[in-house]
Amino acid sequence: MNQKSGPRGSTHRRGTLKTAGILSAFVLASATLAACGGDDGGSGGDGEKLTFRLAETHPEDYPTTEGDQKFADLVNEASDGRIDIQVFAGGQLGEESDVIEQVQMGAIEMTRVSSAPMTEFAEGMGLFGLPYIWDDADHLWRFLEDESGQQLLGELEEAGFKGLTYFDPGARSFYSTDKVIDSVDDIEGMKFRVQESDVIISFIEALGGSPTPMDYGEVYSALQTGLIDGAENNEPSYLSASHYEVAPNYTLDEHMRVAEILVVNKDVWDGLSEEDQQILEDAAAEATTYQREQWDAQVEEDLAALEEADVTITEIDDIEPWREAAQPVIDEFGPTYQEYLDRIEELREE
Ligand code: BDP
Repeated sequence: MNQKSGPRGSTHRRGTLKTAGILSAFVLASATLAACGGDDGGSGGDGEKLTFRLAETHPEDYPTTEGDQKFADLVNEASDGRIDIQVFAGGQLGEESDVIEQVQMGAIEMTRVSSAPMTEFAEGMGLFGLPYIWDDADHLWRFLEDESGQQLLGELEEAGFKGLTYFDPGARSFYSTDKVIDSVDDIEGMKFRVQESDVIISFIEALGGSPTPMDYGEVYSALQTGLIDGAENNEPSYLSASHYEVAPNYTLDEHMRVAEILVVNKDVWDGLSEEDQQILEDAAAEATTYQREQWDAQVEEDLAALEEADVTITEIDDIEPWREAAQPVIDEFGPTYQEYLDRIEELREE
């Protein structure tokens, strides 16, 4: 997991969207054979066993992993044990950016991943990097469940993925090693780790900070060694990755809701019988309901644990100055996502 040391230097990658390559057909041929346990390929619901791997970056007791496992269990049950989905938690199969490439090639069949690093493959996913656009989780979910949210998920197909469902991502907030962030002006001159997404890079720049894209697994030591001054994430990630130990100041500005997605390699998906596809779709929908419940409970529990651990938690009463400072991001990227942003406006509740 350590093959990439340090931040990946550079930033703007527009124009380098990756699409499924020629390689995929080749790699897929071997992956499908493996998936079918040496059977003759294909999957007609005719009793042959299918085994798939699902990569997850979080530990076993994290809500997205619990959602993955629920999905796997439901598929197993509905197929009478014929379809076996094995969840590899804790980043065992690699960091998200690598896993995404492997799923695109078919070397790994499925993953639950953040939409941010998917932006490099499907530009639409950058929508979720836009700051301060949601009123709350319900607003996000009205969009995700709406036709437009489903259309956005469908945009993954062109890049070689079948998007099965969204999971709840909570809200991301800033945390820092030394300086307590009380106002947006405090961001000026601070170095933050960000996920790999042009929109998010641009957001930190708009606030006067300095963005450093790097893999999730590298953030703890980057905070510890002072390579960065802070990072940003939701409560369960901040706690479960122990970032609070080295960055004990958490400022609840809730700037983004970066949707979590469950994706399958498109060729693997197309190789399934309609009946099996339905089994996966139904299981994904039910797992989503379950994951959302788990999520809400976990956030509450984690906030209490963070207080217990003496983390300085700062609430922001007036988000307006933050929103204003971030406006250049909306000006720059808004046109790319106009159709979705219009729908997000419509879905606001007065
Ligand atoms: C977490 C997401 C995870 C990302 C991580 C990150 O659940 O998928 O890898 O953030 O910041 O909230 O990279």
